[in-house]
Amino acid sequence: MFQVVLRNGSTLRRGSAMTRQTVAAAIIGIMGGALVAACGSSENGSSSARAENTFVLNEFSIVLPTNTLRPGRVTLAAKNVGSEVHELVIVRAASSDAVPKKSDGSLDEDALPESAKVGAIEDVAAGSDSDRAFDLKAGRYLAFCNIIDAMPASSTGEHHGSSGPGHVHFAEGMYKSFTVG
Ligand SMILES: [Cu+2]
Repeated sequence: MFQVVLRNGSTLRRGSAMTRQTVAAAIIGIMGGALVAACGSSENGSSSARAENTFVLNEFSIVLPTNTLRPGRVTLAAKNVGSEVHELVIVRAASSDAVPKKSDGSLDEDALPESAKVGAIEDVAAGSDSDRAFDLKAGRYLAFCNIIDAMPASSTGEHHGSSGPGHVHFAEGMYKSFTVG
């Protein structure tokens, strides 16, 4: 005769309707526990939107995918949970210190060697997401948003009604290093 040993150590005989109900209740209990554990694990993340291969964009941060990225052709997603337009640019770089900058604090993409350029998902509207395939080799990368806002004329104060430079997203911290491999 089959016997089912439950996690709490009690032993049940299979066969009677009562026993099957008890086993079903135990399974539901285990599943429920797993769901609670899954919910609990997201609490220390900055956003419940985190997912595999997904870079989460916000003002002014980038949250990396939950999974390790492997070399090869990989579809990456950019999910904008902020209220402004952002972009996801990916370059090969040892760190954020190793990339050329402009005087305004943005990353000087034109000064990058061709070998460092990987690709971008540009103009991801607030609240939307977009994806595309990237060819990734093993190594260190920098993901960043290089958008520079035009500050609305009404908030530029001493400027004479003209729009001035606003947030430089890179300088505000919209970059994150990651490793493929
Ligand atoms: Cu941005």
